[in-house]
Order: sequence, then structure tokens, then C-alpha cells
Amino acid sequence: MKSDVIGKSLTPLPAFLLALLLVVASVMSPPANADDGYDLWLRYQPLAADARDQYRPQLRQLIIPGSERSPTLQAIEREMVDGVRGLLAQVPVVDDRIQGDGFVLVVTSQTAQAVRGAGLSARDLNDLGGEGYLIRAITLRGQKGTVIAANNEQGLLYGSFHLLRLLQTGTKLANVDISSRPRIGLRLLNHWDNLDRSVERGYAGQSIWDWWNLPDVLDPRYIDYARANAALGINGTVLNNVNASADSLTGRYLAKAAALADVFRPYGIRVYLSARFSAPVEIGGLDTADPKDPAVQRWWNDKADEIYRRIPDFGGFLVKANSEGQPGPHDYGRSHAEGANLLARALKPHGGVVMWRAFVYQQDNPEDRAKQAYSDFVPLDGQFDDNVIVQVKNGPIDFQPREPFHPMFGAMPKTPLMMEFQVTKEYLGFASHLAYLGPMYEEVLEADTHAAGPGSTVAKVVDGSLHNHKLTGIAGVANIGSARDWTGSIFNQANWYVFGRMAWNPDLEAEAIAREWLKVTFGQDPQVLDTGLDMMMASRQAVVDYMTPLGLAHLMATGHHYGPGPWVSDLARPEWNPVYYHRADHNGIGFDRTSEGSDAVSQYAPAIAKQFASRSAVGDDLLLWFHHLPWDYPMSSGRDLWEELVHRYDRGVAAVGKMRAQWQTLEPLIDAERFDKTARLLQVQEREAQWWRDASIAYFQSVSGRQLPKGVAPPARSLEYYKAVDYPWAPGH
Ligand code: BDP
Repeated sequence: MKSDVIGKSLTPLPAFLLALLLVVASVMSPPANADDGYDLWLRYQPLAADARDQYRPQLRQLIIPGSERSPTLQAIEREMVDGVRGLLAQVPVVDDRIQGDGFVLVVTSQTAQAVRGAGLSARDLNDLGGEGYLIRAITLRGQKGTVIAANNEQGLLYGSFHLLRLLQTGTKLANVDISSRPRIGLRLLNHWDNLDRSVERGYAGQSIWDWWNLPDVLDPRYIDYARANAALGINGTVLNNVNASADSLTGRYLAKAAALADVFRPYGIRVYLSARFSAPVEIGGLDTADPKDPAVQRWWNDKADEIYRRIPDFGGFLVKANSEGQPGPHDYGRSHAEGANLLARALKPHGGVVMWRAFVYQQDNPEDRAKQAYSDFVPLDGQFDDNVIVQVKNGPIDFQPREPFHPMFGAMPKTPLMMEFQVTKEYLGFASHLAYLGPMYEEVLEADTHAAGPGSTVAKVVDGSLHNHKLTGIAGVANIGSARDWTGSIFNQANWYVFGRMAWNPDLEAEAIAREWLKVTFGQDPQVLDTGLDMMMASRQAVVDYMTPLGLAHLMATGHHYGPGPWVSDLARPEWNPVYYHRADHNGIGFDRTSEGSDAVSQYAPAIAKQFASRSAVGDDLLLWFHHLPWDYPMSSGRDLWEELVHRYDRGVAAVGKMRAQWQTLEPLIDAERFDKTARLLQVQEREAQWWRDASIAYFQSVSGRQLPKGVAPPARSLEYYKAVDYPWAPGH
């Protein structure tokens, strides 16, 4: 390593060489009208001329001190060179000595002399933790440049992606001074991917994991997956479905997982696996999986040893137990804590964690489904080992277009709780409908649990600050498949993006992230940005309105959950039927969760319970989640409940019509391929919003016996018609 990174003169790239490179680049890059969305937020298309002119002098040289390039430093170098070349049409000189103005210096505290050389002190890096970074404009011996500094290489990687994002979003570098560190430790995607390459609730083609050909064949896509995630700060991935096959833990499949771990490692992404609780029986030859049986403990210990031999930085297990037919500790009369601790003890010597899911509800339990997880788990607070984190869905039922926050958040102070969001849109129109989920994530994260007084937001539970937990996490059920655009539509990419950005900082605003995503995806045209932002910010509420307005939930068709099915009442378990959730009859509609009803409100802190229990304070958006009300209940709008319900359905359809028309105005500004696919999907969405509206109104009219308000169009078809609509081959099921 050179002790001094300051040098003398910059050798500019000879003009003819640059010109040649540009010609080659323009021949090789596809025309703007053939953008299939593969590049996600790493498009690196040339910036507008004025932006290029502004940045070029600032990015002439990339300095990475040290003679050895670790795989992570190599990844940084590749990304920076490719990014700058694409965005600025300028190839930065990679060197280990500063030769003039316009350098980007990439240093860790290990390259201590370099850090000092960059005018930084240990104190500058102290607050950055293991993954944070700073990006700062500096002048070194008269030479102007930018430094990216971190305590280790993972931070440098994140900082490098951030610098590229600054260019993509048009942020000035001259006085840049950013320091950033993640608020949450485990920032993971959960893939519900099966070993046959089908994806549970996946709407973007087959699994990207080509299990069959792994570990011998490594699809280059794995690297792009890692890059895309690292750019957001995602640092782990659970490879297989929570409805897990025990085969994932066999030697053959561990070798495949290990191959993926090797690809992801330079990008700071650890591999995790969903573990089937009964694996000791299914692949271990034992006759029990009882957590109290020493042979079972031994089996898991040995399994963990084997995994860590293959994957030294293996992250740990995700477990769905005693839920929807999955095996678990209850099968042996043991608690969730006893089950979780069994696996935790096996992982502990290796530093692994258990993410134990709280998504449980039991067959034959007559209790309100919304209450069951809390009832099962809260009494166990304090009984989990310290490498267990309980993974809780954002709401108490199941990834609905809108739910109140889960009452477990704030209710288990001695247990770290991690958030589980669904990024794939199982209940929000699959990949076909445009729904930007940022506002939904934001709504939940900023919800106040009141667990330790006002201001005890869900975000503070999840980032560990409320109850002083070091182990913290957030998971997003991935919407990724092998579709060229990864997520089935361009706008679905925004949901992966916003999940990752909020996982890094749960206080980021959905709107700001939407704007940022639009820039990295479509460029800087103000009309595209303003129109796109309008569409995105209205989209989730539109889905709520045309599917499940006013706090209704789970009215989707059976099994695949696509399209309306509010009439369904014949499924084996009561809580599988939409009628269980809306409880509509001639007199009224809604689920009474006050003390007169299921008393689910009592699972919230008193201040929140009081708010939810009050018909006026709860607000229209969650009204029917907590209250059963007569059809003529007077709403704050001046309409009665029936009229308001119909109004919301109409409002939802109108909002989609507006989005579609807005998108049309962007045709001249967006490449043909991305424009056209989005336009077609918006047509589908408008048609299906109308279908949802018509079918729902037809059904609720049949139970309420009420007339449609004046001027409201009747449903296009009969209720019988809507009931007969069937999608036997809907994906993801
Ligand atoms: C439900 C899905 C089901 C999942 C389950 C879960 O319909 O496919 O297995 O969640 O989260 O919403 O375990």
C-alpha cells in the first residue's frame, strides 16, 4: 500500500480513446426503445448533457488504496467504473494515487494512513458502525475530490452505490457531506421459492434460483440480484419458501445454497434458509421432532455444524411452525419458545439467528383470527433465547390492502420483533395492478403503539430503540422472479426498491423514495416525475377503495386471492371465508372488535384501544375493521354507510381511470417498451377495478337490500355472473 495517496498531475484519457470508447458503447448499448427493465435502478443511462458536464470534472479518477483487491473492492471498482462510464460517458482512471482534481477516494479505517491522508479522523468513522459510510467533498493539498469512507468494505460498497445514486438523481457533489448507517440490522428478502422453481405468491415467472443446475451453473443474474440489493442496503436473503421442504437442508441442497452464498458474499448479502420443523424426522431418520428430545437437539446441532462448514457466514433459519398445517412444537405439547430455542441453540455457537414467525392461527380456535398470534406469543415474552427474533406481519390478519398495525408490536418488550412486509402483491392485484406500497409501509412504521407512551412508533420497536434490543430486523416477501423485468412490471420494481430503502431507514418518506425511484428508473424529466409521483402516491389507496374500502378485509376469491369473492362462505375453516371478515347482513356490515365483540382492541395499549373502540375516533379507513355498523350509519362525509361504501368503490375505479389517462400523457417521454407494457397493464387494472366494484356492489346490495344512491351506475352484470367467474390457473398458488 502506498503511504501517501496524494500525487501530482492527472493524465487525462486521450481524446481519441474516449471517442472510440463512446462509439463502442453506443453500438453495444440497446436503443432507448428496447428497455425491458432488466437493469432496475442500476440503468446507468447517459445523463443529460448539462449534468454530464457538471459531473465529469468531479469523477475523473477512482482511487482505491491498497495493492490487494478483495472481492468486495473489485465489485466496488466494477460498479463505479461501469456507473460513471454509463452516466457520464467518461471512463474514470483507476489508480492508487491522486493525480489532480476530480478524484473519488474510497477508504476504510483499515487503510488508516489513507484515511488520515484524506483528512479524516477516527472520530469521523466512529458513528458509522459496521455498515455505515460517509461521502464528503474534500480538498487534499489543493486537489478537490470526494471521499467515501467506512469502517469496512461493506460500508464502502453501500457508499459507492449511494454516490452513483447522487449522480442519477442530480444531486450536486461540490459540498456533499453525507453520513449514513442502517437503523435495522437484518434487512432481508424472504423468497417463497420452491425447489421445483415455482414461487408461492410469485407473479413474475419462475424462481430466479435454478436449483436443478446449481451449484454447477451460476446464472449471471445472481450477481445482478446481489448488486440490486446491495444498492439498497439489503444484507440477507432467505432462499426458500416458509412452507419449506426439509430437502432444503440435505447435503445436496446445502451445496446449492453455498454456491449462491459465494456469489452474494462480496455484496454483503448473507444466505438464510427456511427450516421445516419436522426435518429431523423427514431427512434425519428420527421418529420425533420434539424439542425436548436430546436426539433432536443433537440432530439440529449437527445440521448447523454441517451448514457452517459449507457456508461460514450462514445467517440462520426462518421458521413457520404450527401455522396453516406446518409442523411445529405444539405437535409435541411444547411452546413456540421451546421450538425456537431448539434451533437457536444449534446456531448459537456459529453466530446464527432464528427468525420465528408469529403468523399463526389455529384450526378449531374460535377466537377472532386477528387475536390469535398475540394470544399465543405475548405470554412467552422473556422466554426466547437471545438469538431468536420473532417475525411479525405488519397487520394482525394477513397482508391485506389495509390493516391496522399488529398488536404484538410494542407488546413484547423483552423479545426482539422483526417486521414482515409483503412486497409481492398477493392481495393487491398481483403484478398486474399498479400499487406502490411505500405509503402502506410508511403508515405501519409510523403508527404509534403507545407501548411506552406517545411516540412509541412501530419503527422504534423494529429498530430496537424502544426496548433496547441489539438484534433487529425487517423482512420483505420478495416479488422477484425470472421475468426480464424481475418483478412482472416496471412499477413493481418500486416496491422492492422502497422496501430496501425503508429497511435501511424506516423513517424515510414514501413520497421522497417514489421520486427517487422515478429518477433512477425514468430519468429527470419533470413531467415524468410529477405525473409518475401522482400516480404512485394515489395507487395504493385506489386498490383499497376498489377492493376493500373502509376497513374491510380478506374479500378476495378463494385460494389464489385474485379478484372479488365477498360471497364465499363454504370453505372448511371459518376464517378462510370472506363472510367471516365482513359479517354483512340485512342490518349492517363490519367486524365488531370492541369489548362488545371479539375485544381485539384490548390487545392494543389503552390509548390506542380507546381510539380504535370509538366509532368516531377510529377514522373511516379502519371503521369496519373494528366496528359492525348499520347500513344507515351516518358518516363524516354526510353520506350514510351504504352510500359511502358505494362511493368508495366508485372512487377507486375513477382513480385507476385517472392513472391510466395520466400515463398516456407520458407516451412521448418514455421508451416504447416500458411505456406500452405499463399502458396495457393499466388497462387491465381499470377493467378489473370495475369488476371488483361491480361484483362487490352487486353482492352487498343483495344482502343489504338497499337501493343504489341516485346517479350511481348499477353493476354491469348479475351477481350470479360474478360468482361464476373462475381463474383455475392463476399464478402463484
Ligand atoms: C398467506 C399466503 C400463504 C403463505 C402465508 C404465510 O396466502 O401462501 O404461506 O401467508 O405467510 O398470506 O405463511
